[in-house]
Amino acid sequence: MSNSSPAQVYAATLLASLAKAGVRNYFLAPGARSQALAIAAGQLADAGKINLHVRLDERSLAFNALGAALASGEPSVIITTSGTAVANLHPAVLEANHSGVPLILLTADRPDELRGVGANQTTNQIGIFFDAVREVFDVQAPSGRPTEIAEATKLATDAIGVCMGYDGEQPGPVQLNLAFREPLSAIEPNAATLDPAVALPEIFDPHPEFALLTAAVPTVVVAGAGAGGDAVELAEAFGWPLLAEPSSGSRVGANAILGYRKILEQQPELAGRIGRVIVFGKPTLGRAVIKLLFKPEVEVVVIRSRVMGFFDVSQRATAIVDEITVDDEVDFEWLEAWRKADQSFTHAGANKLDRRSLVEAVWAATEPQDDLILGASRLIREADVWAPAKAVRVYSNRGLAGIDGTVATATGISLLQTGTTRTLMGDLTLLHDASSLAIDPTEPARNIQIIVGNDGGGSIFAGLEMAQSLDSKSFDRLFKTPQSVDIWHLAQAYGWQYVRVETPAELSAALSTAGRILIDVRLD
Ligand SMILES: Cc1ncc(C[n+]2csc(CCOP(=O)(O)OP(=O)(O)O)c2C)c(N)n1
Ligand SMILES: [Mg+2]
Repeated sequence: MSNSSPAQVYAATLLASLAKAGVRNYFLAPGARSQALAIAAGQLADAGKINLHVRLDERSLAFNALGAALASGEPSVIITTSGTAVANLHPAVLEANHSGVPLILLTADRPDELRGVGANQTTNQIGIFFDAVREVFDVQAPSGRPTEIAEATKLATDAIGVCMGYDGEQPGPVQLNLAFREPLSAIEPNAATLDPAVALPEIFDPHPEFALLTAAVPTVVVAGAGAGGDAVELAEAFGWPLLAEPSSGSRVGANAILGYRKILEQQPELAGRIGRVIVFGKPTLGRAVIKLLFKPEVEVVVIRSRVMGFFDVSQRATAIVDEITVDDEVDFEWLEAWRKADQSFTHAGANKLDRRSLVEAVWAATEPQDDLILGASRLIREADVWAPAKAVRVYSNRGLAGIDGTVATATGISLLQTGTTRTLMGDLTLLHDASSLAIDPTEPARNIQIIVGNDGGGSIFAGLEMAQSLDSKSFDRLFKTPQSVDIWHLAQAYGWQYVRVETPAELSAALSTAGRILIDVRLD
């Protein structure tokens, strides 16, 4: 290895600057063009200054990084080589863009003279993510100019500021496209011995906008993904029913109306009295809420979300604000009417193993120190109906609601676990991301449970309009995509424990298993 390389000096300074600024979690997939970055990351990890996770597949790597950023609230750094490696980050980058998750992408590239001339593994990486990244920094190949050290440090702190939304914008991914010229690496300088002069950008704190609302209008608070504690506080402060999705972080407390979907769909008298909806986060799970937002007689007030942007699908919001105050006392009878209606649905669980008892068992097993990740599709909607009001840390990729990357998001979240990481998903969702079951043998053992509601295909489509119009053969081929993959073999191949459960008792035993386990729950 050469002992002098501008590429190495630059890479070492950049990563040492990120580390010194407090960025802890790094995700690397191997490649030649990115070797200086990999070496620097390895040095910092060996010195205990960062956590480095090495994965073989960039698609999975990026969802891992997304999970870690979700769990930590801090940026994850992703290091890749050039070409299709970069493109493989795209699904997770899109999800991060739509759900405000900070990612710093370090994508290695060829220098200018090797772009557009047919050089190997070279494509146009500038703009590859279009508007899904907050900013692209197109960094020319380092050549050893003395100013490059200060530039690398400035780039690190700029990247942190942009991806964290310190400028007042929504957090999200940022791409540093880094060209490197040969020699592509050296052993010196050791990144762990550098001490760059890092100054973080200031955090811009915009002045919150208020809306003053009349108390007399019967109001419900809708909490979608990313809503958090603010929705609960508002509903409780003014005595409004709280219609909270399971991954909203707001499905707690006495105002949560768990059976809200059924009330909206089946109790037109009560639902018809709603005069105002206040929306927090991004509601995505049911048509009933969306329909409500389109009703001409319903006033819509949207609270801006730091991470999910603002949600105004009906384009009828009379106010898009940060906070709300009310002009008078709110009538308590309104909330009582919702509570009463809700009680008719919330009765004791069944003793056979169905989707409802599956959801209830998973919630019962999950304690405040645990993490719960919900895949897209049918089971999160079952949770929207059956999950109790309980302070559980729930995550779900609702930015774009893809079924992809769910295993990797969960294992990424598990990197910061304080208890057990439990994830509930459909069978196609598991199979879509099966390669993310690969375990890095150098990482410490963790408790990860993947609970698969196995109904042999995509059963969510059975509830949609095409199921009514198509014959069953066409429906199965075009939508359900039946599968008969042997999950036991999958578990064996990747080194996970496996249990197949058919009764509630077997399920609750499985939910207290330590280590990594695939729990195959057969549903009809
Ligand atoms: C990446 C991606 N591709 C396709 C879809 C459309 N889609 C939504 S749900 C679903 C089927 C999921 O099946 P499964 O995971 O078995 O869940 P189930 O509904 O059967 O419980 C598909 C293909 C999607 N959301 N994301
Ligand atoms: Mg299924």
